Amino acid sequence: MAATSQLQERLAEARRVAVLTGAGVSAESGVPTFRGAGGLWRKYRAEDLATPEAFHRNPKLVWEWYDSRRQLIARCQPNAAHRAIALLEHRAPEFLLITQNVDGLHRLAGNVRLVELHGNLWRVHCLDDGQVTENLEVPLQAIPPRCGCGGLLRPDVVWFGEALPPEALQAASDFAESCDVFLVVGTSVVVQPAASLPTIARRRGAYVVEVNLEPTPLTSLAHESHHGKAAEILPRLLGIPSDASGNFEFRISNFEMPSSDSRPPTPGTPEKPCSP
Ligand code: BJW
Repeated sequence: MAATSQLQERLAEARRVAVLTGAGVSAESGVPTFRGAGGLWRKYRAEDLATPEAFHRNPKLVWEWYDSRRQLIARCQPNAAHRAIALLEHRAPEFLLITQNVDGLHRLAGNVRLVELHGNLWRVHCLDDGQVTENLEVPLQAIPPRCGCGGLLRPDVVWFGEALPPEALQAASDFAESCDVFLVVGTSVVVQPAASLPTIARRRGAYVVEVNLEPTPLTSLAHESHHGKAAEILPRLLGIPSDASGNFEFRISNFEMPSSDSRPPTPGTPEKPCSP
C-alpha cells in the first residue's frame, strides 16, 4: 500500500465521485476472478464460453457453466470492500458506481446509483422476443432454459465482441469525463471499453486512485496505487472506523449524510464469505 493517501481530503472536497470495479472486489467473497492465479480464464477458454459464437454452437455447454457460477455466487455475500463502496455512495453528493461485475453483490451491499457495464448474471434475455427478465432459479431446472414464448434464453451479460448496453456506457463515460475523484478497485484494466474510463477521468482532471493486489496498466497513470486486498485496504483508505478486533464498523453515521438523501439504509456487518 502507498505510504500516504490524499484520498480522504480529495473526497471531502469532491462533488462527483466515480468508482470502477472488477472481479477483484468480489474475490474475498469467494467469487473467482477471470485473470491471474485461480482465474476462470486459466481453466476455461473465453472463446468456448463467453462469445455469441460459443453460445450459438453449444448453448447447453455455456448454460452449464453459467449455472455452476450462479450456484456458487448465490452462496456469496458482499465483503468489506463492497460495504465500503456502499457507504461511499451515501457520502458523496453525486456518485456513480461503474461495475464490470455481473454477480449482483454491489446491489446487495446497498449501492443504488450503479451501472452494470457487462450485464447481470441474474437476468436472462430471450433470443426470440428480446424480453429481459430476472431469473433467480438455482440450480436451473432446465438447461438451456426457455422463454414462455418458446425462445432460447441467454444470460443477460456482455460477451467478447458484443456491444455494451449503450445507456450504461454513456452514463459511465459522461461521469468519467466530469468527476472529481475516480476510484478503481479490483480490475486488471485490460478489457475495453471499461479500461479506458480511468484514463478519460485522469485527462479531464480527476484524482485517480487504484486498489489492486498487483500493478496494472493503470498504475503508472494513477495518482495513488495501493497494493493488497480490497476488503482490507479500501475501508482503511476511506477512514471507516474499526472496533478493537479490527472489524470495520459499516454504519451510515460514520459518514456525513447528504441532507436530501432518501435512499434505503446500508446493510450492517458483512456476513461470512462463501468458499470458492
Ligand atoms: C484483487 C483481489 C483482491 C484479485 N483485492 N484486487 C480495443 C483494443 C483491444 C481489444 C478491444 C478493444 N475494444 C474492444 C476490444 C475487444 C474486447 C477486449 O477488450 N479484449 C481485451 C481482453 C483485449 N472487448 C470486447 O469485446 C467488449 N465489447 C466491445 O468492445 O464491443 C465493441 C462493439 C461495439 C459495437 C458493436 C459490437 C461490438 C466486450 C467485453 C465483454 C467482457 N465480458 C466479460 C464476461 C462477462 C460475463 C461473465 O461474467 O461471464 O466480462 S470477460 C471478463 O473480463 C468479465 C469482466 O467483467 C471483464 C474484466 O475483468 P476484471 O473484472 O478486470 O477481472 P480480472 O480477472 O481481469 O482482474 C481482476 C483483478 O483483481 C486483477 O487485477 C487482480 O490482481 C485483482 N484482485 N483479488 C484487490 N482481493
